[in-house]
Amino acid sequence: MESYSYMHLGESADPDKYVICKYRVTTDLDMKKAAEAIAAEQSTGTWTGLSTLTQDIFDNYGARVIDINGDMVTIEYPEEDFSIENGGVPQILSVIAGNLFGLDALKAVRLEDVTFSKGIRAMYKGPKFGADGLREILHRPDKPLVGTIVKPKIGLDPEATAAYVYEAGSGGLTNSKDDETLTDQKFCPIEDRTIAVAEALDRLKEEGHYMVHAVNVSTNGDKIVELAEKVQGWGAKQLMVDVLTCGFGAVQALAEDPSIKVPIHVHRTMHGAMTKDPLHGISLLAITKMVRMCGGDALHIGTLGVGKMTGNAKGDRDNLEACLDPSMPYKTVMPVCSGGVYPGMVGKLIEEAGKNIQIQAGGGVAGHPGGVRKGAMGMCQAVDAACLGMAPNKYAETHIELKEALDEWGMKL
Ligand code: CAP
Ligand code: MG
Repeated sequence: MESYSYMHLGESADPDKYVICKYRVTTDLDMKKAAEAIAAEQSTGTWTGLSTLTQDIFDNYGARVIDINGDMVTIEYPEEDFSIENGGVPQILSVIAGNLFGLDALKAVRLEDVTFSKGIRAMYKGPKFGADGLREILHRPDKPLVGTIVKPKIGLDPEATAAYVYEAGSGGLTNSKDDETLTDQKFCPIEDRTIAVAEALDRLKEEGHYMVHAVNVSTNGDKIVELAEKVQGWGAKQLMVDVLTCGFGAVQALAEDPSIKVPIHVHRTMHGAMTKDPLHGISLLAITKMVRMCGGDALHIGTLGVGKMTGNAKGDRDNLEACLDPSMPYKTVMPVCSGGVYPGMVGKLIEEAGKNIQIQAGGGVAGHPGGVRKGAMGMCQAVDAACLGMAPNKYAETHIELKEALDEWGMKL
């Protein structure tokens, strides 16, 4: 039986026609053999030669190993391997991030980056609103957006949730959101919550303050658009979806449905299961690129190493750049920095990430000794200090809420 080689080392890839993936591979095998095993398994091969594989099939659809640099293997997949009309991200993932993770010959493998071909990029519409659209809605052209996650994450009833949002907005926050575990539980039905929060937001608007709250519509695939339409009808100004528990298709369905006319905040709960191991899994960079293609308007990117969640400045900065990369044919995504954020770290965060971000604090607002409104004021004052280029403790001399926050949690330099 004819044997085919997937090795094309040094041959220059044509990024317009191929999907190019970088994998970090850990194996006892010779790296070329390992790379070839991935290219074969993910395209036209398997563990043995095939009587049914022809030269034509191999030439047209075989993946190509084009580079091996230490443990980093670059493989390109012909655009024809992907279903242009009906595949979506589920099929893309089964090619570039499918069986390879389970190959016994590999100790570990991590998809570090992906670049999509022109044809695939053209299939996706990207965000409807994006970072600029959100800024327009919020009448906030240049300063970072400042938000909160209603805490406790579960347990508050609709009225208490709306009261929290009103207090947060009165303290100056531009954004708030449901937490990822809150959807439609008995203690806080989504309809009552959405209506109560919408009233709070309207009240804030009447008082001259623009704010949005992302209502978590995460649910089964056959229900999500219908639920989102209802939530929008009940007055929601933004939706939230958990991309990894609901699937990329859920983000895309919401973003591309013409009846959905509000921005989509994308949470990434569960990502640690695939991103935390530096040698195995899928990088957030790859996930971020696909969320942008699918139409997420805002996406959690990490806190560049300052907050409570595992992450590092380099990886989070890569996510930030992927959200804002001007070479993509889509609107930019608002990068959301969240997870263990409090006023004393805001300066460092803005120094690392710049001002085109949404900074979010749950505990860092609701944990303020003076309550939610003062917690919100402390966060906003920390952002103002950073934007003015002032040290937070200096600014705090004339801003008591920031001072109380710094006394409570200290500074992160
Ligand atoms: C933040 C948060 C977010 C995390 C998720 C939480 O709350 O709401 O879910 O930011 O991590 O429940 O932890 P706190 P990531 O402000 O109280 O920490 O953004 O890295 O995906
Ligand atoms: Mg949360």
